Order: sequence, then C-alpha cells, then structure tokens
Amino acid sequence: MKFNLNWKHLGLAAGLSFTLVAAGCGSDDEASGDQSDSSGDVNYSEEMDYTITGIEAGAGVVAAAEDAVETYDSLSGWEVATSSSGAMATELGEAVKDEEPIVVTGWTPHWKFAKYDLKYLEDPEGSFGGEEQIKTMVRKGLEEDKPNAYKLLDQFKWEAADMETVMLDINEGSSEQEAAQAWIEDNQDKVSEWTDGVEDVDGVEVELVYVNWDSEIASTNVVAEVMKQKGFDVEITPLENGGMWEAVAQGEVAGMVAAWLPATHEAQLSKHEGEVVDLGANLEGAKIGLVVPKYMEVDSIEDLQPAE
Ligand code: PBE
Repeated sequence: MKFNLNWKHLGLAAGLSFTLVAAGCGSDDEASGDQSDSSGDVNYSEEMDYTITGIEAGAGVVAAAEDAVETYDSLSGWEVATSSSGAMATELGEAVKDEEPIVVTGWTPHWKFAKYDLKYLEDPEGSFGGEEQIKTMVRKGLEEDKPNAYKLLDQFKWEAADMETVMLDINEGSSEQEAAQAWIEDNQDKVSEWTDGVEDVDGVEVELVYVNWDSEIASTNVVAEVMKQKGFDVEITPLENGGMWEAVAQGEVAGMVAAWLPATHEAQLSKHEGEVVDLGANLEGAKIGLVVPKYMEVDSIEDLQPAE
C-alpha cells in the first residue's frame, strides 16, 4: 500500500500518535489504511478548515495564494491565514509529525524540503508564476557614492544549494552570523569572485534591508559578512516586504538582495520602476507555490475541495 511506504519513508512509524485515527484499530497497517482512504473519500480540505497556512501578509507568495483562491473553483471559500515564516514552519513541522494534512505557501530554496518530504501542488492556472530569479536592487547613486559597495553587490551571485546550506545550518541551531561565516570559509572561490576588484575600505557605512524569510536571512547575512571582511561597516535591517522596496527606492539604504522576480514581487517592482537600480540575478531557479507533505494524496490545486 502506498501509504505504508510513506510511513516507512518518513521514519515515523514508531512512536507516532495517531491523533486523526479512530481508536481501537488493531495495527499500524489498519490505522494508516483508515486514514488515507485511497478511494478519495477523505476530505483533506475540510480537515484543514479550508485554510492555507500563509506567512507574512506582505509576501508575494501570500498575494499569489490569494489570487489562487480567486482563480480556482477548488479553493472557493478558502482563506489564506497570514502570520510569519517562522510560524508557518512550526505548523508544518507539527502537521508532519502527526501526519495531518496541511497546505502552506512555500518557496524554493528553503530548508523545509531537506527536512520533510514535500511537494508543490500543480498550478495549471499559473497563479504562482514560473521559475523565479532572486535579484539585487540598489539605490540610485550608490555606484557614484560607494563604488566598492556597488561592485561587490553587483558581483554577488550564488546557487540554490549554497543558500540551502546556510539555511539548514541556521535551522539546525547555528546563529545567522555563524552560519554565514562558515559558508564563506568553505567557499572562498565564490567569495573571491564577488570581491574581485573590490578595494578594502575603512568603515564605509552600508545598510542592507531584507525580510525575515529564511532564504533572505541566509543571503543577507552572507553578503554582510563578506562586506565586513572588506572593511565596510554593515548594518542589516529586517522590514516587511513593502518597506524593504520603499527603503531602497527612497535612497534610505544601499540596497537589498531579496527581490523575487518576475512574478513574486511584480507589484513592488512596478510601484518602484525607475526608482531602484536592478543589478540582475544573484540566484537562478527559485520558485513559489502551494506546498503539501507527500503523504497527502493530492497533486494539483484542482484536487482540493471548495468549502460547502
Ligand atoms: N518568499 C521568500 C518571498 C520572497 C522570498 C517567497 C517568502 C515572498 O513571497 O515575497
């Protein structure tokens, strides 16, 4: 049975509390059989209270999920609950522990895919866009005022696997700064490309803004640590998404490495088009979407069920 394989695969068979399962089942096999109901009778959607577990209200993926609720008949009457990325991750972890259904607003790169068996729900209507890039945006005038900071930010580019290494390290208990420093030490070849031609400076002040998303905590801390090693006096400031874009557009800060495009932050970019300087992608192959644990027998957003 498919479900039994999943139990083993997740390594959860022992010591798990079967909260959703009727009492009195004779064995784990029966229990998991009851729970999964391969005839498709299980209404995951009702169990989830027709709620998508979202993150911060200003995040692009939350806006995309709200768009999906408007677009898909299968999500009619659903709600996108907003909270924070940390709260979403906690709820996801608890659901997986109890093998309960959950739909979260998810993104890649993210450590959750290394830690849990998860999948994106197919999105035939394209509410979540396609492949995304993470881009670096700086304020106008930075190139003239602080050419070495500009050059370093312009040359910053890494891969999903790099970002995931830092994220996992933080998830497993390292401080943000320690994880950034450890990655830098192990990846001097990449770092030396970012700093190529960048002169050492003596305390030039640079402020970077970001949002407390795990991916952006990783990238921003790594860039900040590299800049510190070149002699910059770096401050990193977490804001909400709209405030992050605004701060760069108003020229209040040097920049940010957290612009998800073309879809996720489309609204923010079009609001500030011409007010920010686009330094191009620092990471390719990012993605957003609705994410569920693999033990849920749904593959597409269209497999969910509308609220009655
Ligand atoms: N995220 C992570 C952000 C961009 C980076 C996908 C949560 C968002 O949805 O705006």
